Amino acid sequence: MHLLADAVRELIADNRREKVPTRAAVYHEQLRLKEIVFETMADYEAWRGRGRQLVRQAFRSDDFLLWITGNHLGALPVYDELARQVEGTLVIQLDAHLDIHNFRDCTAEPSHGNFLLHCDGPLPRLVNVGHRDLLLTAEYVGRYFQRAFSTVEAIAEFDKVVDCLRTEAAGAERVFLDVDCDVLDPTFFPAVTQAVPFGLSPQQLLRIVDAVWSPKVCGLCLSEFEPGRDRQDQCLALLVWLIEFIFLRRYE
Ligand SMILES: [Mn+2]
Repeated sequence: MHLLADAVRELIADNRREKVPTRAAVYHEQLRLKEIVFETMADYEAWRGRGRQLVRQAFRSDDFLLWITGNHLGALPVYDELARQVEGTLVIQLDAHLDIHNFRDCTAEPSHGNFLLHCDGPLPRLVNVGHRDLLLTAEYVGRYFQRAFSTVEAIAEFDKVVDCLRTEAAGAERVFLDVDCDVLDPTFFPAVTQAVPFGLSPQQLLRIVDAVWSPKVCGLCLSEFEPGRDRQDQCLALLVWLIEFIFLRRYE
């Protein structure tokens, strides 16, 4: 994630140096970057509370929150804070995994595979798109997700899924986008720790973001980018492009 943070800093610095007018002028004065590093055990012990403080500050001041975390578990403080006001809140989660795993070999401690079970308060309305889960029962999934569109449904009737997301987002008071990079097909996005076949294409991801976008979108979380598995920075470039697209959407 340091690599992505560096790339975002470079993007901002480049835009600030630019002499001719560009669209980036609308956002570059609006951005504030905070990087939290974990160097000691004590840093790790306090991670969740520290994360919550940062999220709370952003939500309180109506700032758009771009939350970049390594492991998807790093999104938990965002969910903890969203839980403080679940009424009218919708989370659109793009993820290969439904992070409510309770299998025998899963840790009981919060992990990237089960963190939704550990939210400090009620979960907001959750809609997943693009999961490839084959084991969880519909009844169990239904306890946590309002809707979960598997990749099979997404591929078969993508237009319908997009329409449904658009309607859901339009009816919500605030929308948060939670993008786990492994929602994308490993062909397009190999740089993840837990690649799962038959994922969404980057084009489909972009269409979803475009369809649900409105000023009610209060933030975006990006997780599970693993640069060690990237190919010639192809995945890094995809994320940086998506981030700049979202900055423009938010501030133009
Ligand atoms: Mn995940």
